[in-house]
Amino acid sequence: LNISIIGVPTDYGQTRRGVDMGPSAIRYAGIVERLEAIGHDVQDQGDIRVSQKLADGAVDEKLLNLEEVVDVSTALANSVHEVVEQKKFPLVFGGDHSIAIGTLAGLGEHYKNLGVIWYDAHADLNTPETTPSGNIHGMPLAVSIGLGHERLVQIRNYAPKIKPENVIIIGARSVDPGERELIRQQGIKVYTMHEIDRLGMTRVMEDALAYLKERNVDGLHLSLDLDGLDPLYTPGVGTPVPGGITYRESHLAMEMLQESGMVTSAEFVEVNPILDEKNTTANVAVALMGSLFGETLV
Ligand code: DIR
Ligand code: MN
Ligand code: MN
Ligand code: MN
Repeated sequence: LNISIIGVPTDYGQTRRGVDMGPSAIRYAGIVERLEAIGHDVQDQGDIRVSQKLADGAVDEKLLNLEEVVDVSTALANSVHEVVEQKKFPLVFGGDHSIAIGTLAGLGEHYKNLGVIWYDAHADLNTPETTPSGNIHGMPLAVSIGLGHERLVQIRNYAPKIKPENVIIIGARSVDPGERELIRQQGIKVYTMHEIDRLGMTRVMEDALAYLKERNVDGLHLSLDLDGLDPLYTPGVGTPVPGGITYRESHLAMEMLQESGMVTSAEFVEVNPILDEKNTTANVAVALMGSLFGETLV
């Protein structure tokens, strides 16, 4: 593969500083060498420019740092759009999960029927009306199906970016009341920890991939929030939730995605080295990318 890495050093989507150092932590953990060892052609495009200066003006408690998130999302969307135009595989490093607004905005004009796997402890389906925190990293999936603040919904001047029926959430265990309603109303497919425990990750991924194939998706984006894993394995995240996906289950999921041959873009988000222990979380992210991109042992 021709892989183009884009770093997005932003922490504007939530209120714990340090997740803006995620791209550095992932590079430090050796991602470029790891992907090259598999045989991929890797270009690290460096980081999207993120202003360290907060915009002036009133604070909207239901949409914290809106201006900053709009700026970062627009720049990222343009960059991802261009990478796909050049027939390269966009691999995006966060930053908090608000960056998915930009990533999906960059993909949506190229894929008319994009599938999305949202690997996360959370549903990220809040809107300014339902958010308990005001943090935009809890909203990117809602924004991408066309719900939320117009400035976010209309990045690159089109909406929606994806269809709710093409989204599969895996690993959910912290869902807010408004999100639960949206899941039902929009027909979004969710494998909570209950289904992962009950069916096993093999069945979950088989079902998920079969569902997306049946829907004839023309591309598949993996949006992987490191808090989808149990904090035992990935402690360096801003909103850890116990009872999560294991390290081995996650590798299996990545291997099955690789085997499917369906994945056309990916992002790894919420790595916060400040909250971490010895860069464990970035190391796990890099190991999972090894599996996702076809590393084999023998
Ligand atoms: C919560 C937390 N649902 C919120 N969301 C997180 O603030 O909207 N998403 N942590 O990753
Ligand atoms: Mn174009
Ligand atoms: Mn998330
Ligand atoms: Mn999360």
